[in-house]
Amino acid sequence: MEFYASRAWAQAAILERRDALVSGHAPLAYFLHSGGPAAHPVLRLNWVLTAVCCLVCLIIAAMLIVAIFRRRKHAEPRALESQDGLRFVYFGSAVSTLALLGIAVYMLVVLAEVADPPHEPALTVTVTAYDWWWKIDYGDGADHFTTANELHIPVGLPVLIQLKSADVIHAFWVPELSGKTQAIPGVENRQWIQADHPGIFRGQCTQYCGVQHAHMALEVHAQPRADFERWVVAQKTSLPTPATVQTVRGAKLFEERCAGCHMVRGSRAAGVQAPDLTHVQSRRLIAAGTLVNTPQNLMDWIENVQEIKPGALMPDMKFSPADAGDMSAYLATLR
Ligand code: HEC
Ligand SMILES: [Cu+2]
Repeated sequence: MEFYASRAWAQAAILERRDALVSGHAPLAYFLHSGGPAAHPVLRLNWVLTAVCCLVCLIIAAMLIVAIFRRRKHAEPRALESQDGLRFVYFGSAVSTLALLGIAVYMLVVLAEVADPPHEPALTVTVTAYDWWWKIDYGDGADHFTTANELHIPVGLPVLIQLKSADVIHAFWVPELSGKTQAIPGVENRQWIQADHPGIFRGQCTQYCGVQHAHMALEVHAQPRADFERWVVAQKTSLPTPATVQTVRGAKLFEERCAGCHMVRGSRAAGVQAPDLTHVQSRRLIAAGTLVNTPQNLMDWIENVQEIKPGALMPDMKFSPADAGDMSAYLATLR
């Protein structure tokens, strides 16, 4: 968990109570930082364009001031039609054209630079956008597992993301790691990311996709290789069957009330229209970056979804205090 502390915002985001929603912390505050080779050239382009624009503004302002004062001294009403004035127009157009051409060429160079990873991707992950969360699939066959809203990658290696959408158009953007790419129903787009150092990188849906678009964030957790491998093994591991009276009752409640939408691998809960909850306790945040994952927030979420994230495609699930205790005990085993 040490690397969580490595980013100032991650510390700021460790809020334990619900009234401090995580998303209150400018989710993309780090768009002026770059943390990987797919983002460095884009950030450089950003600064160069800003500098050129500022320079153009300054030059035009200076020329305007000069023109105002020159005109006052010796007014020449038809100056523009004189040879002198026309030469000035030709010169101005030529300079602007060259500047714009230069920028266009530089943009194409940057596009080419970030189009493909420097070498074969070390890992391919499928990210599917849903209203209003992200499903993440790793591996195939026996190695396949699913998680949600928290993308783990090994540090220093290129990772290919196959981007899909289950409903409307969304856009995947982790500003510190890459440019943004749309997730379009029926189309598979690709985006590669790579992190130079371990840490948590916040991403966000950046294509308006409905009422809870703003609460559709995700986190990329870049980990040292060994930590990443350990995480993969833990995610693939199936859970022990509930053993205490309370967790058995909780599991039954889960099957009755949650299994239509949610999956817990190894149990009878096999819903696919909502986040896979097999290892939900391993996630730092829930509800696509909306809440810090604490036992209290988890139950609060389940009972008051529509107050926390109005319009989310999960209904409020009210429980008697005894049932809530059983459910909470069962959810605590999903680690
Ligand atoms: C009608 C379908 C549906 C039912 C029934 C349902 N959920 Fe959900 N649940 C969802 C959807 C959709 C989301 C994603 C919401 C979002 O983030 O916008 C979700 C999100 C969650 C999350 C957050 C997961 C994460 O990693 O972000 C938890 C925990 C959860 N549900 C628990 C439950 C429990 C426990 C029950 C049963 C008491 C339940 N849900 C019943 C559809 C459902
Ligand atoms: Cu969106």
